[in-house]
Amino acid sequence: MPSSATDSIREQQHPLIQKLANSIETIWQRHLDLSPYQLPEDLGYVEGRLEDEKLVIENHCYQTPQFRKMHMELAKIGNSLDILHCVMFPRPEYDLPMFGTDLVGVRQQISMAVVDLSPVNPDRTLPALYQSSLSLLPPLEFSQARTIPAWGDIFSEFCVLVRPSSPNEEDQFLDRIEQYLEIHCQQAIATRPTPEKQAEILAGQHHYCNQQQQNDKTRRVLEKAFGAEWAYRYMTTVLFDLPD
Ligand code: 18B
Repeated sequence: MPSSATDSIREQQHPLIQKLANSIETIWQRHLDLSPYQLPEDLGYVEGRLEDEKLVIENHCYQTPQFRKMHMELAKIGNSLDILHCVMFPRPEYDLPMFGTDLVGVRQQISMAVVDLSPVNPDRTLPALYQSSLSLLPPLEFSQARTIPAWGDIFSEFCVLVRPSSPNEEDQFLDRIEQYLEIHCQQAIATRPTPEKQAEILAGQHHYCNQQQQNDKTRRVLEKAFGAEWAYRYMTTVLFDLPD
């Protein structure tokens, strides 16, 4: 696909998703030394059909010295569903949490917005400097929290999972993601590799990906548009893959 075609979906997304996508890339570029990350060739830009509507998926993927893969995905299903998904996978020699966010817009309303820095070390706690920085952020006020699903035992106490229901709540969510990303990038740059912990961290990342792969809501959308086999391959090679 020519890049002009892959650049077009962002302008058609829900405004909060557009702002967030721009913000994520700006913060990445400001702090980190990005180089391209090659996704499987046929999975960078994808089109499918779901109940008479066109499903378009556009992927942006980078790597840095600290991160094996930083993946941001924008997806759009006709005029009914807008999705932003983003995960930063640290290289396993770095004892860093997983940054993840997912926003789902149904028509003009964001029905679900989640962001977390999820610990993957053996005791499943965030490093002390993350704890102290995150604890200093101002409290949030959302009128509609959402329940963490059963597979969500990977999330930290700093996980925000809400249905933003006003422009003010959308702004609060955007600010919070920016704050999490700023903290994460600064901590990542200051962290030295600990190869002796690599096996444990890798096991934690495996658990994280296995749990995320249990998200039936994501799988169902992909299966309906592309079939079960394709959805499985996509979830295990693009969304939540693991290093060898
Ligand atoms: N996800 N999401 O990324 N998901 O990818 N997602 C939904 O209003 C897609 C992540 C998470 O309540 C919903 O109910 C598709 C990451 C949680 O049971 C839909 C793609 C995180 C929920 C999609 C995608 C994450 C959720 C239902 C690939 C967290 C709530 C929306 C393009 C770090 C689960 C709704 C529940 C929901 C879809 C979390 C449709 C297709 C990185 C917790």
